[in-house]
Amino acid sequence: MSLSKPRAFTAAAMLLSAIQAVSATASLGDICSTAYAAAALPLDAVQGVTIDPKSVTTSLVTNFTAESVFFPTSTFDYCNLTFAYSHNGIEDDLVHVQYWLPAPGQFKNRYVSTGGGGWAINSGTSSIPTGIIAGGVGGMTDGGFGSFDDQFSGVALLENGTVNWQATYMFGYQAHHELATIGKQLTRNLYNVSDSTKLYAYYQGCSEGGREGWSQVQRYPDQFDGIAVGAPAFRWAQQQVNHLTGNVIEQTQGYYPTSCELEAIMNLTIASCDPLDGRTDGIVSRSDLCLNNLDLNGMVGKAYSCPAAAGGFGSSATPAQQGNITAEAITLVRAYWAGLKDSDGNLVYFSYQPGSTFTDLEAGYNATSDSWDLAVSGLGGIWVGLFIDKLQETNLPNLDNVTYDTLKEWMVYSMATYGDILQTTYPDLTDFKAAGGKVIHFHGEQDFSIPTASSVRYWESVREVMFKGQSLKQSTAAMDDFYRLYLVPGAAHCALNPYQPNGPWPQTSLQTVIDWVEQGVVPDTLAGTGDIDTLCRWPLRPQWTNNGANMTCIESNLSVESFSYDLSAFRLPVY
Ligand SMILES: *[C@@H]1O[C@H](CO)[C@@H](O)[C@H](O)[C@H]1NC(C)=O
Ligand SMILES: *[C@@H]1O[C@H](CO)[C@@H](O)[C@H](O)[C@H]1NC(C)=O
Ligand SMILES: *[C@@H]1O[C@H](CO)[C@@H](O)[C@H](O)[C@H]1NC(C)=O
Ligand SMILES: *[C@@H]1O[C@H](CO)[C@@H](O)[C@H](O)[C@H]1NC(C)=O
Ligand SMILES: *[C@@H]1O[C@H](CO)[C@@H](O)[C@H](O)[C@H]1NC(C)=O
Ligand SMILES: *[C@@H]1O[C@H](CO)[C@@H](O)[C@H](O)[C@H]1NC(C)=O
Ligand SMILES: *[C@@H]1O[C@H](CO)[C@@H](O)[C@H](O)[C@H]1NC(C)=O
Ligand SMILES: *[C@@H]1O[C@H](CO)[C@@H](O)[C@H](O)[C@H]1NC(C)=O
Ligand SMILES: *[C@@H]1O[C@H](CO)[C@@H](O)[C@H](O)[C@H]1NC(C)=O
Ligand SMILES: *[C@@H]1O[C@H](CO)[C@@H](O)[C@H](O)[C@H]1NC(C)=O
Ligand SMILES: [Ca+2]
Repeated sequence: MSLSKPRAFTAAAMLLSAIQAVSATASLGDICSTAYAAAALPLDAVQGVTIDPKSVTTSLVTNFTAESVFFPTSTFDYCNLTFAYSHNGIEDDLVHVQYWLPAPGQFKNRYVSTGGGGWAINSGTSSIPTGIIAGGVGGMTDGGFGSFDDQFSGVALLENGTVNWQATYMFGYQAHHELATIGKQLTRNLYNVSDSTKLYAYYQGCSEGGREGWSQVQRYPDQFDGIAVGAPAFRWAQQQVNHLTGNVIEQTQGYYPTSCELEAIMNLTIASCDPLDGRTDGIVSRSDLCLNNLDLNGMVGKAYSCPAAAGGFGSSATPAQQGNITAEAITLVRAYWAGLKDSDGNLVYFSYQPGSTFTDLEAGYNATSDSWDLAVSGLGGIWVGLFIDKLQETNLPNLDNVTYDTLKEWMVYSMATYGDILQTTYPDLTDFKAAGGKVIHFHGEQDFSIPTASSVRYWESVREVMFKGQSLKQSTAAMDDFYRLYLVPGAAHCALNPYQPNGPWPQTSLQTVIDWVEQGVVPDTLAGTGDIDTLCRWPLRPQWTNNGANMTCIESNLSVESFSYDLSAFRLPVY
């Protein structure tokens, strides 16, 4: 990839001529045939990979409506192209890829890879439309895990109980490297984009999908011109094991709160912290002020009640509940927010921001005994079951003998064993920056599944590693050239938050990174939907004055400190 970008007017002129060239020559129907697609396969794009031309399928889909918080709602026609490839020398290996092709008249010289969530490497039809909406080819992969619906966890262990390293590397970064490398050349071939014409490549994903985007930026500086990622599931060793921290605190303290008691504490937290940002709007926009000012002890004895709930997909029925908030519950919540500490009192990992739901603290209701017991967090338990115990289990049955130190040991083991594949926090992005790449990274400030501080920590790691010795002002300005982080007030994990319903969401983040890359439109703030249309760029923080009439993004060293943690339990740096 050339280091200098064409200027905006040149790019616009090229775009115009490209659109004219293709729209004059072909329709969506013309390019949506197996023969046309098979002839466009980039057979030599990836060394060691054999693409099977006989596997090509195409189908023309008309009037498809795509709706998501990750892109504006849109109705369009597209061609669904799928094919398969295998890695030479690996038995029983078959990777399926799917590309959605826009009508040639809609094509704007762009390719967009999309990622998955949880243990999934794609998001089915819910993410891939973003490519078409952006005027590009959208791509997704099945990682070689079987089909587009099969997840990595299902193939993580081989029959003899050893780690499936091929699948682990594919999940870690290899499948996305191949998806984009093939996708970019395929796009050129399908739309007749010459080698001398710039084809822009982008990535969009949230959660595990966010990690997948970073896996490319950190390893392949030329892969994407821009990525729009939310709440990345990076720092995998800590991230996955940390889901068990809430459970171990409960087990250690011998207290399992009811769902209603937790919800009551959360509601009181939101009500109490909402105004601290200067505007009473039901949204905790400054969870740092909440952490520092909340009167938790004052909640003890407050009455709560909830109606019986039928239970449903993934949750069991619960009876009508009422009671008063106990001192035990408050002690539990205080420990939860303080983060995991080892038996020497050293901090191992940090927690979620106050105001978010207490998902990792959820206990299970036992109707027989009419009591609340340990419910092992699935995300944490499956990681330990598969990759540490190697038991081919779906979750750990219990946490017998598991202590805070055990959690730390599991994190250390995970880092040492899988860190190069899954940690995804390599902090030196010098080559990506030099290649002109841009990152828009956002994170819900009330995320209950990946701590908001996790994204702040990585941004700060990059700043400190790349701009060592520079002042905060200088290094922040240098970061602004290529990597911008925005916290999203009130937002939950890669989704809006039903408990703070008027909160914003950065629905147009992919278009924002495209405009930054192609037009040089630098995003000072990120646009949000809902009641807050301006998302501040880290380290700036939102604050309202004039009874909530006036919003500004302010400097706040106290806020930056509140999101910074010394993970003194580890001897190696944890980026
Ligand atoms: C690409 O070029 C070929 C050969 O000229 C032509 O048949 C095809 O329609 C073109 N494709 C597009 C999308 O314009
Ligand atoms: C396209 O879909 C919309 C709603 O999904 C429907 O109202 C409309 O009639 C459809 N148009 C065509 C041409 O099928
Ligand atoms: C795309 O095509 C593949 C292969 O035929 C099919 O399995 C998949 O369901 C199609 N996807 C959509 C959204 O039509
Ligand atoms: C487990 O099975 C895989 C695949 O058959 C094989 O390559 C590997 O050597 C086996 N490992 C052990 C310890 O048996
Ligand atoms: C918490 O607030 C929600 C509204 O956001 C309400 O529906 C729910 O009943 C409240 N829960 C408790 C325990 O008060
Ligand atoms: C809750 O506290 C109130 C006083 O604030 C008391 O009257 C009531 O009995 C308590 N309820 C329970 C279930 O302990
Ligand atoms: C529920 O409680 C009953 C009675 O104490 C006990 O026998 C049973 O094991 C419990 N079930 C679970 C899933 O813990
Ligand atoms: C827990 O530790 C005790 C004492 O070391 C041991 O007897 C017991 O088997 C352990 N339980 C589990 C489930 O590992
Ligand atoms: C809001 O703040 C801006 C700049 O900080 C100021 O110019 C403006 O007058 C303020 N508006 C109100 C209504 O106070
Ligand atoms: C924040 O800290 C930096 C040094 O870390 C200092 O230069 C700056 O003046 C401080 N800003 C405020 C508002 O206190
Ligand atoms: Ca507020």
